[in-house]
Amino acid sequence: PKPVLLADYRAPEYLIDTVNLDIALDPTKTRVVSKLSIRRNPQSKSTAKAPLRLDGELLHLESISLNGKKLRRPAYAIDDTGLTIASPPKEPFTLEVTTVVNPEKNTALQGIYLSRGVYCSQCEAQGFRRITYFLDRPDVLARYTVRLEADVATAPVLLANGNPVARATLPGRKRHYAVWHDPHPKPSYLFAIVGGDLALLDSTFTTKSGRKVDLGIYVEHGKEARAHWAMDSLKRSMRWDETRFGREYDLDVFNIVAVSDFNMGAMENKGLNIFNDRLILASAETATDTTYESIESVVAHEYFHNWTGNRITCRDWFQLCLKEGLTVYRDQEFSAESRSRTVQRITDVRQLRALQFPEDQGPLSHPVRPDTYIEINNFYTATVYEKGAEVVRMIETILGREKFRAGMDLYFERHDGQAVTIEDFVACFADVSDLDFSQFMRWYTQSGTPELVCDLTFDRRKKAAELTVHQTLKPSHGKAKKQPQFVPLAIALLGENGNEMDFTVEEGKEIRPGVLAITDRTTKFRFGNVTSRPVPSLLRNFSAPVNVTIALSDDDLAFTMHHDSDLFNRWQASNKYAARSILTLLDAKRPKPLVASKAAKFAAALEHALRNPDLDDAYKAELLKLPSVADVSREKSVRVDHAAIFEAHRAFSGAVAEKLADTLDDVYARTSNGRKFSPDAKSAGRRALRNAALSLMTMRGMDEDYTRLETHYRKSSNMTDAAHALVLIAGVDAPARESVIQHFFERWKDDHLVIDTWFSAQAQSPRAETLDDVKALCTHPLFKITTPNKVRALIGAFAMGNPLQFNRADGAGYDFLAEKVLAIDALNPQVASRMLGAFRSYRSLEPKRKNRAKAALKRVADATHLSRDCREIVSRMLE
Ligand code: DPP
Ligand code: ZN
Repeated sequence: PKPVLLADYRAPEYLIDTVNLDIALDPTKTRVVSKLSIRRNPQSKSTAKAPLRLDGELLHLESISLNGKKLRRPAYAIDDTGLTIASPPKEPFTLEVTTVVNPEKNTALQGIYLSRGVYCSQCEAQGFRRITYFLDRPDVLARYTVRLEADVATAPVLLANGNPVARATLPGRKRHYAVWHDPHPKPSYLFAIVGGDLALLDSTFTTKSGRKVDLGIYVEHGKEARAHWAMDSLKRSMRWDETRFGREYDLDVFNIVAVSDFNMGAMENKGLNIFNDRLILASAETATDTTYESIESVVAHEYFHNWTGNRITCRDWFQLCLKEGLTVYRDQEFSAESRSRTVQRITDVRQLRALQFPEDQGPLSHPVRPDTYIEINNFYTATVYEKGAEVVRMIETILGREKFRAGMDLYFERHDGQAVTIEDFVACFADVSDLDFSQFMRWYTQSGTPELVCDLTFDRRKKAAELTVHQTLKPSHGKAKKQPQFVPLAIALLGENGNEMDFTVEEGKEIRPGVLAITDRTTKFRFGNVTSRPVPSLLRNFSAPVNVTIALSDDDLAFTMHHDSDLFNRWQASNKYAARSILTLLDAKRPKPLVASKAAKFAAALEHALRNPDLDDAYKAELLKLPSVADVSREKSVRVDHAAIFEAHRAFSGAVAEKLADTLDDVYARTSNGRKFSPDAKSAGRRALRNAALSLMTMRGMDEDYTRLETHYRKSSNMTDAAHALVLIAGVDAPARESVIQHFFERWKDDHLVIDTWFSAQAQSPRAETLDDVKALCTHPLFKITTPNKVRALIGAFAMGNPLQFNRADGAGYDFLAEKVLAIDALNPQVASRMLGAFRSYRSLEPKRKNRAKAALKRVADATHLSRDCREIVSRMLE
C-alpha cells in the first residue's frame, strides 16, 4: 500500500449536503439505503470534469441510482476500495445506493457490528465506508437523518445521532423503527447507531442558558446501578466546560451506550457516545479507584469533544492532534480541578514517560502531527494524544491562563462549523498575543524527545550563577537534521534554607518570572543576586515534554525532596533518586554493601516526606510507588537487560522496605479501612497510600509480609484493595497464592469485566512460570480472542506490563507475542497492530534479546496475509 502524504492534501471535488439513511438491522444482512445530495465543491481548484469517487469497503452493492434513474455499468464501477461514477452531472444531484453488510461476521469492529447481541457502530477513522459508499473524509460535513429498523424483541432500543424525531411499530408488531435527525453538519466519522435490548439510566441537565437536556446511559440489564458514577461525571463535565471554557451543549439529548466489544476506550459520536463498558460501569465491589478515575476522565474527554472535535473538526487525519491533544489537555485540566492538581500532574507525566517517551525514542517515533501514514488507525498514539496535550499545555504556559482562554474563545468563534488545521489553531493564540509561534510549530512537525543537558555554575564572590542549556534532538528515520525547539523551562533556585531565591535574570530571556525561554542549541543564562550555592529546581511542574539532565548529588536530590515548593518536582527528585540508585547497583562490583548504604539514605529522605503532615495521602502514595522495572529500564537507552534490572530493583526496594519497616507499619495501620466506600479523591488517596505501603512491604518478602498480604485480600471490602492484593500475590511465591487466585475466580467468574483483572494479574507476574500460565489461560473458557478487552487483559498485560517475562532471555516471550499477533490480525487488525507495539523498544535491548525480538518480528513480516495495520508497524520496526 502507498503512503498517504500530508503534502498531497486537496480539497474534495464534491460536497455532500444531506444524508438520508434507512438502515434495516439484521444479524447477517443489514440493508442500508443511502440518499445523498451531492454537488461540485465551488472551492475545488480543478476545472476539468471530475469523476466522483466514493469510498467503500466490504460492501455488497444491491443497487445504485442517480436522480432517480438506475445506473448501469459502465456508468459506474466498483473495486475493493470504492465506487466511481465517471461523469456525474454538473448540477447538484441525488445519489441513492443500497448496500448490504454482515454485522455478525464483523470481527474488525469497524462499521456496524454485534457486541453481545447489541448492534453498534464505530466509524472513526474510516469505518463509515464499511456501512455505505461515501466521501469518507473529515472535511466533508453533512446533515444526517437516519431511520433505523429492527426486531422489537432483540432491539427495543434504537439510537442514532442528534434528536429523536419519530418512532413506531410496523404492521405485524415484529419490527419497529425510529427516526433521528442531527441538525449539526458533521463528518462521517462521527456517525453512530445502536440497536439492542439495553437498560437505561436517565437524568437531565439544564445548560447555563436554560436548555434542558435529557441524559441517558444505556447498559446491560441489571447494571444500571453501576452507571451512576458515569452519570455524575457527565454532569460535572458539562458544567465544567461551561465555566472553564464557556462551552454549552447543543442538542436536546445526550446519550451514552456501553458495549463490551470495542477497539478503543470510547467514541465521541455526536450526541451518541459509545463506550467500552469498562469505562462506564463501576461499583465499590467491582471497580478500583483507578477505574473510577478513568471513567471520570474518559466521560469528560468524550463530552469535551463535542466542541473540540465535533463542532470544530479536523481538515484531514494528519490533524488528529487538533482534536485529541487539545481534548486530552481539557480532560486533564478537568481531572486536576476535580482532584489534586499535583497528583494529576504526576499521573499524567508518569503516563507520558511510560508510553510516549519510548514511542518517540524508537522506530515508531513520529511527530505530533505526522506527515505520512499508511494506516491511520496506527496513529491513535501516545504521541498524538499525550504529547499533543503537552504541546497545548505549553501554549498555556507561554501565554498565561487568561490569554490562553482568549485564544480558545477566538478559536471557537472563528472556526465553529469548520474542518481546520493545526495552523488555524495556533494562529488564534498568535493573534490574541502578538507572539510569533513559528518556532513553536516545530513541536508539531519534529518527532523525538528533546534532551536538555544543563550545567549550573556558581560564583560566590559575584553572587552570580550561570546556567547553560544544550539542546539535542536525535535524528529519527527520515529526519536527520532537526531544528532547536522553543522550550519553556520553569526554574527555581533553592537557597541554603530550602527557600526559593529571589534571583535576577541578567542574561537570557524569560517568558515570565520563573520560566526561561530555551531557543537555541545552546542557550545561556546569567542570574544575579544568588546569595549562596543554589540547588536548581528545573522543569518545574514538567513545563515541557523533554528530558533534563544536570549534575546533582544524592544530597541535592534529598534536599529537593524536602524543600522544593513545587511538589511535582519533589516527587520528580524522589523518583530520580530511586531510579539512579538502582542503576548504580547494576554496575557495582560489590553490590551488597552498596544496596544497604544507598537504600538507607534514600529511605531517610522518603521517611521525612511520609512524616510531613502537610502532604496529603494521595501525594505520599505517589512518593511511595518507587519507579518500576520499566521506568528504570527507560533510563538506560542501550543494552537493556531486564533480568539484571529486575534483580537490582528487588534488592533496592527490599532494602528500602526494611529500613522503613516501622514507618510503613504506621502508615498501613493509620490508613486502615473502616468507613463505608466512597470514590472521592480523599478516600481514594487513603486507599492508595495504604496499598502503596503494602506493595513496598511485600518487597521484603518475609513470611509476615505474605501473611499481611493474604489478610489484606481476605479482609478487603472493595475492589481497589482486593485487586491490589491479587496482583501482588500473583507476583510472588506466597503460600496463599493459588488459593487467592482461585477464590477471586470463583467470586467473579460471572462478571466479564472483573474477570479481566484476574487474567491481568497472572499475566503480569514476574514468576518464571508466567509464560506457561498465559499460554494456558489463552485456552480458558472465559478468554475470547475476538474480544479486545480480553486480548488486552491477557496478552497485552503480558507484553506491555511484564517487562521481565516478556523479555525472557530465551526469546519465548517474543515468539509467543508474534504468534498471537498473527492470529489476532486475521480477525481484528487494529488490535493486532496495537499488540505489535510491545516491540517498540527492542532496538535498545542487549544484543541477545535484541536478535531474538528481531527474529520474531521477521516472522510477522514474512506472513503472507498481513493487514495493512500490522504491515506498516512491522516495516517501521525492521526498517
Ligand atoms: N474515541 C477516541 C477518543 O476519544 C477517538 N476519537 O480519543
Ligand atoms: Zn479523543
